[in-house]
Amino acid sequence: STTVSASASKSDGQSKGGESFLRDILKSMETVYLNRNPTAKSILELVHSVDDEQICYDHLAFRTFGVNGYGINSLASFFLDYGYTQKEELRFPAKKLKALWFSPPNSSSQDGGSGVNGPLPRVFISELLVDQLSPKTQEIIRKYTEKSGSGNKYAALASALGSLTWEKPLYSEFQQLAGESEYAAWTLVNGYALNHVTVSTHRLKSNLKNIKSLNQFIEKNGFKLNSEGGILKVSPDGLLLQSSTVADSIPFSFSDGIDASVPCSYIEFAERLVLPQYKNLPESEIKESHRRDGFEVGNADKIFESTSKEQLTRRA
Ligand code: OOG
Ligand code: NI
Repeated sequence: STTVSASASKSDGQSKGGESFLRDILKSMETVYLNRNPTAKSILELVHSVDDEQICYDHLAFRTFGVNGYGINSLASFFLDYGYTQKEELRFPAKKLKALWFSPPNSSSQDGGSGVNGPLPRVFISELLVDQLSPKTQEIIRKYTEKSGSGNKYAALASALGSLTWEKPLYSEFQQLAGESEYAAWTLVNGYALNHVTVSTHRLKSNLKNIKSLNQFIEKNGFKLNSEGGILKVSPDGLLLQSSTVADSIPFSFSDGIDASVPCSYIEFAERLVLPQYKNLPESEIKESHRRDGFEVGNADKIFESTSKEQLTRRA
């Protein structure tokens, strides 16, 4: 019956009729991100000026507070409803974070477009393990999440609108969080906003498909890359190569009338190499599924630093 086939195809990761709405939401999240982050916007334009075909996104990333229903699931539920599949968990004990990533549904569109109109990106969502922080910091995070009412139910909507679901904090509260966890401070003022988009370099057509060439090109054009552990982050198997810019800063009006500049978002680049078992396939036959999938704790740990004060204040 139709009921059976509909539910069977949903479990196969088909987004079906919901795909255009999913893409509309992704488009709004991207618009908020590009309007707030001039570096990300300029770099996408710069890459496009050299490589005028598709720019594909490898993944989109978000941060959350793991407390009161505001953690990973508050945002993941939207992606799961629209055909995404939960994959592996990653742990970052020193940063008191955990993350999950989600693979996209099989798209029914042509995949010929750029960005959110191209192949659907993976999604990476992390959460702060709030229970492990000091009582003072926990109190601030619990206060804002509790005050937000049911904001956690509208995480995707908030991200697409560029709204915080809680009230603006005091500057002193931001400072308290920043002293203990820069991730916490970032999330307090950015909420569910897109933390970064990641350009899939191996799907570019020019020499920028090589991430090392892309990194050089970006630095030559005056942009600063995150240098934590070296510019290029390489997974132990050598197959997942990542780099990222240092986040832009934006003015933020705290509730006590203080205006201060706070870190916003950055842009990342990822090159996924072909898995050893497919290394003899002719290049024209290589699909995304023949390449290294997933994420890597050692790479991610350093990429998180793209919004850190140390990277933001470092001289180029
Ligand atoms: C996420 C950092 C990790 C990746 O691709 O491994 C990451 C963040 O800064 O929130 O993006
Ligand atoms: Ni990333």
